[in-house]
Amino acid sequence: MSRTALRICPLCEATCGLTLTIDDGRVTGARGDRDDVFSKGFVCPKGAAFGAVDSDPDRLRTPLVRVDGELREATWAEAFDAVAAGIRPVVERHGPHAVGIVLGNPNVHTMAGALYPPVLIAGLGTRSLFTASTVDQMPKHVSSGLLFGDANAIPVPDLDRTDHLLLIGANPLESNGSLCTAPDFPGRLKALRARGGTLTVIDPRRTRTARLADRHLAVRPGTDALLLAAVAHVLFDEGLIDPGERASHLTGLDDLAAALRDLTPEAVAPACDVDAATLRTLARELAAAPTAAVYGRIGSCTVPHGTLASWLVDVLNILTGNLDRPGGALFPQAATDRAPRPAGPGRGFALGRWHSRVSRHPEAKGELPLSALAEEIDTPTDEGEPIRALVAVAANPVLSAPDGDRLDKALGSLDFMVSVDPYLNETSRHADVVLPPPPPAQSPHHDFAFNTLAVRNQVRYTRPAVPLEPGRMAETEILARLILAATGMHGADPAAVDTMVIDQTLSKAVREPHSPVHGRDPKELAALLTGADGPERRLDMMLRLGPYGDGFGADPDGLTLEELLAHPHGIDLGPLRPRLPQPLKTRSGKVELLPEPIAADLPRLRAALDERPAGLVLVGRRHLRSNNSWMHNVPALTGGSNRCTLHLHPEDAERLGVRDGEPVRIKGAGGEVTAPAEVTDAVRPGVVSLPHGWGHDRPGTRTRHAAADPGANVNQLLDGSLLDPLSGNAVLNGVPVEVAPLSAAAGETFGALT
Ligand SMILES: Nc1nc2c(c(=O)[nH]1)N[C@H]1C(S)=C(S)[C@@H](COP(=O)(O)OP(=O)(O)OC[C@H]3O[C@@H](n4cnc5c(=O)[nH]c(N)nc54)[C@H](O)[C@@H]3O)O[C@H]1N2
Ligand SMILES: Nc1nc2c(c(=O)[nH]1)N[C@H]1C(S)=C(S)[C@@H](COP(=O)(O)OP(=O)(O)OC[C@H]3O[C@@H](n4cnc5c(=O)[nH]c(N)nc54)[C@H](O)[C@@H]3O)O[C@H]1N2
Ligand code: SF4
Ligand SMILES: [Mo]
Repeated sequence: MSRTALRICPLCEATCGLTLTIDDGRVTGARGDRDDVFSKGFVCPKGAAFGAVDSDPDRLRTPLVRVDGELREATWAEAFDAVAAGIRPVVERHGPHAVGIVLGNPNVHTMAGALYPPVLIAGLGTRSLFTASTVDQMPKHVSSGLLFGDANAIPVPDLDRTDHLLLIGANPLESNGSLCTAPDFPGRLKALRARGGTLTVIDPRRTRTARLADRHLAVRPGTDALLLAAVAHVLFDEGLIDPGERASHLTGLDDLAAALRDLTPEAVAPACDVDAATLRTLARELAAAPTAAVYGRIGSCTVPHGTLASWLVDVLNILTGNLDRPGGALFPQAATDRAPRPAGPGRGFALGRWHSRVSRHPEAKGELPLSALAEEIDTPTDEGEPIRALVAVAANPVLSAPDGDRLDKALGSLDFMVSVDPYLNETSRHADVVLPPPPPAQSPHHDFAFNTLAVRNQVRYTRPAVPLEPGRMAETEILARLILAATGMHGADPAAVDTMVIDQTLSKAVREPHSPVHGRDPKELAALLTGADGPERRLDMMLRLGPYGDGFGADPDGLTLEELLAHPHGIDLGPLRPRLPQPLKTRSGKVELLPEPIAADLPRLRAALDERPAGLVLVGRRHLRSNNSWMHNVPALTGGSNRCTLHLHPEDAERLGVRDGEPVRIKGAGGEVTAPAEVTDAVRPGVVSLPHGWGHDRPGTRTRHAAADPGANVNQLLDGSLLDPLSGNAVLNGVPVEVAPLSAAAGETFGALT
């Protein structure tokens, strides 16, 4: 029998509402839900392939447990027994930090990933936490932490109302947007142009997004911080500073002007390969636009000055009066945010409260750099214990982090590893226990993370579109049981985890004077929660305590889970609204324009004025029909232009004697890989581009389609030593490499190039 069901798409940050067609419990079709309050029917090729992603025959159906060196199918009970037996002795003998936790990208795309990892981290008490954030957006968290006192207070460009968008190191026509949740990002950019707005794109490649723009600046990779500093300099120099109503919320304006005094357009132009006159024009246009938003993403984060670039993005929004105003960049307010506390000074944001054991990297936001995971496992030191057991949830760092070969070996040396992953892939193949979550159609969905980054306030929840197949366990329950097994409570009722969180949260809320439930009895409140299971009860609690919530009766018209369930296409909560000074949690209670760690990093930026490697540098790229490392196993999403080829400019190809389609060797500090050359003027001269997430040729994996066209692991070119020091974020873009035709004789290859 055929029926339809609604499901928010978890495959990228755009969070489109889908209408799934379901035949006999299988998803046979997916289209955009026209009634979705946010996405209004938009769907991309990945969402349209939801059924194929969901029913991939290589998805694991049962847990795997290693017996005599081999992974074998096991029952859930056996699997959790093995987890408890693997982790507890490590904790007891070597302490909690000897257990590492790695959280990968899909955790921000599942309810389980939002609700349970924080409990696991706190329960274990480990400081060995590594996530995809440090190969992604950690610089933005750090700059927000320093500017606003809250690492999660990330201003989002008001795409639908802005007159002027300056987009740096982002390619939303392929990625569908990031740290800016906007279903149909391409349509929104076209609408900006259609209403007479201006789009400028800064990217070393002429991307599909750049082709849509009024102006494209092919910056030299890694130099955005210099470029943005010069734009800020011009604003000061030409008296174009106009913070508007926000002026009273700022501190450090004069210090900022002084700090940027020498970073003139003329000084940075040779490093950036953008001429000084253009930089002045950028600044003047930004200041003159009725409203404008500066927005930077991966290309501005995963570089040596990622935190400075991220900071300058917001500095430009602030200086031009565009922070926190419609048409500028605003702080969203999600339905599951905590009820806003009264404005005023906060605790501020601290970096480096502890350090990694081997290279002494400072923690940022409680995390250590993913680039340092391998050495934290494989390098003994006098101080502290190496990581001996690892919990990996939705993570494939062997492909997504620098120097996969080293990490691959390190994972193989662990005493114990558990992966929560639907696939046996390059990383999970090292696990002693693999716990497979059900496919997305069998899971509920709510975007805890992306609603805090969305261009419109809205809230949506979809229950599982099809019931759990026999033998499956919900990922929420998998993680709850994993927490119990890892923290010495193996075998307890997994519902106890939710009960404990609810109890703690409500007990805290009733003590907070600004809370709508101040002074009430937490037990009475807990009894009021609705929901079919623990995760739903937790969602209900967060909604009711949140900024739009019913406050457990305090505002009878407010939001509850019941109310949300009555609106299957979601509830629109309106456009982004100015919120300052409420989101600020700095010690001064103001936006701190020149925080001390930023000031201390500026000399390193100045030194970059004179650094210009002679040879080629590497950047990444994304493809619309791909997603990081785990979607190459779906035939409907591979092939065509979605291939792991090295883009290089015709001038470079000619100089190197490389012909289109011919295999080339690419060498970096971490190793060497081979890929076919694709000669194209879409990359600027001096820059080559290879996508990430490929390299599916390791033994012992079970992703048959991906293995047939494995591609090369770009991250093998990195050795993990290049980081943005403030955030610990890996440098993935602007990395020096050498390229030579594979046909060239060994020995004579790379030497001739530099
Ligand atoms: N060179 C280079 N490297 C990069 C990047 C780049 O631009 N260039 N981008 C970086 C970025 S931005 C990111 S976010 C990282 C991503 O890197 P990772 O965080 O490692 O994420 P993925 O590669 O997407 O792998 C996700 C894993 O989760 C599994 N998975 C899929 N769905 C689910 C689910 O519902 N539940 C669970 N438990 N598991 C699931 C997949 O099978 C896969 O093993 O890569 C980074 N690496
Ligand atoms: N189809 C698809 N969608 C995805 C993903 C995917 O893998 N595939 N991954 C998801 C994830 S995890 C994330 S984090 C987002 C990322 O979303 P985006 O940030 O939009 O990611 P990209 O498409 O990689 O765009 C980054 C751009 O930065 C450019 N760039 C590289 N170096 C520099 C530099 O030094 N300066 C400047 N100005 N530009 C530079 C690159 O050429 C590239 O075009 O996408 C998400 N959406
Ligand atoms: S844009 Fe993203 S959320 Fe929307 S359908 Fe495509 S993959 Fe899914
Ligand atoms: Mo990412």
